[in-house]
Amino acid sequence: MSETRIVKTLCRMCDDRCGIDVHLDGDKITRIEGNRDHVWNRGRLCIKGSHGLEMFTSPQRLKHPLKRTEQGFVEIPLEQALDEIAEKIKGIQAKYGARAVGVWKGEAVGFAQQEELARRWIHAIGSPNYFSNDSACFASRWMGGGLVLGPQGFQADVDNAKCLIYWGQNPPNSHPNVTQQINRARERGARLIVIDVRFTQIARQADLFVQVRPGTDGALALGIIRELIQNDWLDHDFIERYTLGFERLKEYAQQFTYDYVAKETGCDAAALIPQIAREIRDSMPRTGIVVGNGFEHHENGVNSIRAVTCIDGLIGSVDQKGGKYLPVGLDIRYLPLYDQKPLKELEPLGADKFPVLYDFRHECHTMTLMDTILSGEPYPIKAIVMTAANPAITNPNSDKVRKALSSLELFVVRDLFLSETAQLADYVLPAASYLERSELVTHGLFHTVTLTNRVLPPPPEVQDEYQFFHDLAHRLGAGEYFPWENEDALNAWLLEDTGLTLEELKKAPSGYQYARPRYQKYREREADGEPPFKTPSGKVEFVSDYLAGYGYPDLPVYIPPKTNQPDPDYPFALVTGARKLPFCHARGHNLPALSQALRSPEIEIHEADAQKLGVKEGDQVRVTSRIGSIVIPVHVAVADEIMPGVVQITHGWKEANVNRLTLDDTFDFLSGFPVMKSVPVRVEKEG
Ligand SMILES: Nc1nc2c(c(=O)[nH]1)N[C@H]1C(S)=C(S)[C@@H](COP(=O)(O)OP(=O)(O)OC[C@H]3O[C@@H](n4cnc5c(=O)[nH]c(N)nc54)[C@H](O)[C@@H]3O)O[C@H]1N2
Ligand SMILES: Nc1nc2c(c(=O)[nH]1)N[C@H]1C(S)=C(S)[C@@H](COP(=O)(O)OP(=O)(O)OC[C@H]3O[C@@H](n4cnc5c(=O)[nH]c(N)nc54)[C@H](O)[C@@H]3O)O[C@H]1N2
Ligand code: SF4
Ligand SMILES: [Mo]
Repeated sequence: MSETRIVKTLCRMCDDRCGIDVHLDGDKITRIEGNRDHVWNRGRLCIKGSHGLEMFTSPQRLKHPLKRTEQGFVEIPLEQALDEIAEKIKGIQAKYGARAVGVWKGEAVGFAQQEELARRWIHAIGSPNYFSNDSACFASRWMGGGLVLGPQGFQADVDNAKCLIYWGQNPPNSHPNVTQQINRARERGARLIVIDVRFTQIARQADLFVQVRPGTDGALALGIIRELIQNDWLDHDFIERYTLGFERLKEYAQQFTYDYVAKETGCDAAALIPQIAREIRDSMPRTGIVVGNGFEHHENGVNSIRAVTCIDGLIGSVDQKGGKYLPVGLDIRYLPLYDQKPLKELEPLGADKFPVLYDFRHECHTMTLMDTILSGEPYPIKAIVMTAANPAITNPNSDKVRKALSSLELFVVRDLFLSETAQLADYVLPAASYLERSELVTHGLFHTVTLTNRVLPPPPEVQDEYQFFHDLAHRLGAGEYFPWENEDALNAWLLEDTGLTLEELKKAPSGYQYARPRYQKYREREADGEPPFKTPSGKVEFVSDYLAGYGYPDLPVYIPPKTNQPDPDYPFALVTGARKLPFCHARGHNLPALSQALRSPEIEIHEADAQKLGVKEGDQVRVTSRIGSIVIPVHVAVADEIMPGVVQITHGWKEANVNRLTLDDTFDFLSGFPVMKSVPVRVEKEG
């Protein structure tokens, strides 16, 4: 009889990192359940998390390195694969320069140390070219919030808010535990406002739902600002002491009359703006405003996020209980080499076009990468090492992505599966899953840190992220930057400044509480003679001299999206990427339980539009943008789930890949984010 046991760790089927109990019989995992002691999910798992074992045991999982040959992929030993890759990288760097090599990490390993390892490795081998999914995710929210409050990761304190505003985010599908937090807040009497282009699941629970046209949130935010100022529903003390540019913002917001906002957003601004402003007045400063991914893929995303963040400043809801809170940090050591080896003189790709993205996130620009690979301008990029990403499906203009990645001299992909992107690679290396790694994970709002447990060691030729970057760095003469013997040694080093030890964390597998909430920490900094906020002026910035220095407008100006000007060739505004619970981007489609939960891609379309096009539920339509065309079944949205003239398609499906339509040459001018949520398209009945 083999021994049964439970190992506690965190789920990583998405970045929410719920606590899990992994049940084992000997060295065989038998099931995964929610960890009831974990403060974040309290025992609950979503469908992805409870089927994590399917990913782990999938017969499609890669166990051996693959090399492309004229006969297709063949298996080769790991050491040989690493030797050959290292030799090729050396050859490319000798011929074209160190910067001709780039690294790209994807969403499946997320933030924190796995991301930092990729950043460290690329600088260690002398190139500044670090790419990631974050040039289309989250970085622009970080920038929008950071430009106003400082780049420190303020978050809405959902558990203590009196009023929550979910704006461009649908937690039931994207962050299921947040839905429980919202429910608990509602039980305490908190109000809920949802602002979205679609009548989502969270919108159905709201006290007030505001439906807007895609990419017009900046206008609504400025309309709300105007209303708050006109009614004098403000925190004067905070504004006077801690903010910069109030008079300029006040003057600019005057243009955002009810009529103008109604024209831009399509909502009944005269009725809704006063209602929203009254909810803010009644709850301030315990007003928790959350900005989602819905803001990010427009031409004016960062400025819309800035405008919303200005509301926090006006009502003094900054580092406040129940408002925009700054979690107390933990001093985990930082792996990237931006201080020791900044390599700015090597012109990180895209940093000239999108300097704010580079300043705030040290991100190179993945859309520029595709053009650069194909054109050799401004300098050649010949090799990419990619881990945990599938841009052949997830990046805009997928046809170009495929063409560019296929034309590299060396393309290495680390994945659990032979993904659509891995199929284009010269070498595919099998990667360890989250059950085979150990890393430090913090849940900021709860002030906990967890050392995840390696439930089982990876199979012999399957490497965790650390081992891979370590082995390649040592082969490339950069071993000094990867001195740790393994992940455990690395984890111990990362903790050194925190005063915590691995042993202490091992005793707290449901999370170690390293701090308690502390509010208004800007006052502590002020008392210590430090600038209260980490902006250039040390204040909350309604206007930004830093942006003006780059020639950008200093105010959070609103620019109407192109889809607000009717184009007879492309009359619909296409929104993409609304999350569906069973899948994480392109992940999960190959797992039986998840693919059965949602069988087909679809285009959501208003019933009046469906009627005009002569299509009904399940019919096929052709959707065409300026760059491509796909065929996809129709879902006729009931009632006003979506506005007439607006359609939605979720990304991730290879059968109907919406990123063949999304634009990689039209950007948010501050972040360089691609336009993936207000794409002008045509919809026609197929056949
Ligand atoms: N049209 C449109 N496109 C979008 C979006 C949108 O809203 N609309 N959203 C964008 C956003 S926000 C994001 S974050 C990106 C995400 O895009 P990507 O970063 O490309 O993420 P995934 O599609 O999840 O690809 C992750 C890959 O990692 C593999 N993988 C899984 N676990 C592991 C692991 O532990 N280690 C390694 N090495 N590999 C692993 C998976 O098998 C999968 O092939 O997509 C973007 N694309
Ligand atoms: N199941 C699942 N969960 C995920 C992911 C996944 O792929 N699947 N991805 C993870 C990642 S990497 C991310 S970045 C997050 C994203 O998570 P969220 O930020 O919650 O993104 P969504 O759930 O898609 O919600 C975006 C909402 O914005 C709306 N929207 C689109 N355009 C606009 C607009 O112009 N204005 C307004 N007001 N609303 C708009 C859409 O209708 C949609 O309801 O989800 C994470 N969680
Ligand atoms: S939300 Fe679901 S997939 Fe994400 S960590 Fe939690 S259980 Fe896992
Ligand atoms: Mo994302």
